[in-house]
Amino acid sequence: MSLVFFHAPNSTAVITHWVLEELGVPYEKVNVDLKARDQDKPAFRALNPNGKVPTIVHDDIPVFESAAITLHLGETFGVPRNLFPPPGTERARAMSWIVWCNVSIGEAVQRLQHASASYVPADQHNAKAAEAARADIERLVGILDAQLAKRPYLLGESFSLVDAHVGSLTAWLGMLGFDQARWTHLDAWMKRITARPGYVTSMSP
Ligand SMILES: N[C@@H](CCC(=O)N[C@@H](CS)C(=O)NCC(=O)O)C(=O)O
Repeated sequence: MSLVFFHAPNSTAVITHWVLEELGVPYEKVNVDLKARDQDKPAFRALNPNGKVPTIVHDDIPVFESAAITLHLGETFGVPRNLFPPPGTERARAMSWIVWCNVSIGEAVQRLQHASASYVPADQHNAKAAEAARADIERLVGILDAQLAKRPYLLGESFSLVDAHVGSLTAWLGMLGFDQARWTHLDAWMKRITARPGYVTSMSP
């Protein structure tokens, strides 16, 4: 088995880094220097035509989009490790939260960043759009908090790759100026899951 992980620190690739660490499968980590635009090099574009990290190459097959990568790694390696449900209704629940993370809350986070982040030229900033995105994020985090009020982890009683995937994104909320402590269930869950060695490693370069 060969698994190559194209990574950049402080990026969406942190999600995949955490997932891989939890799985404990051997992988080769290749850092893509985004500032130097390594992502535009033809060899990388041949793997991911979008020129983005994370990208993995599993047995010579490239996989891109963090949600697709978590789903693929989960179904391939996660089931025997009790980190991902076998096919069936629990698997469907896992898929819901992973896709929700990227498509719903992830979309609102991207909107906020495009409207206000320092790396976006100031003439593209839009205070009203940023305010609307913040309100959407708060509503969506509220959904997560309500879910976590019923169970200690997103799929029930034990940690799964779904917690790593979604938690990796919610870990950014503090950096975006949200006070995580106001969502008590989310806060307790975040403290539980970010104490794991896999999270700590995922935050390293
Ligand atoms: N929807 C993609 C987003 C990936 C993404 O935006 N990656 C950024 C880093 S956070 C990137 O590689 N940017 C390089 C570029 O756009 O040139 C995913 O979830 O994998």
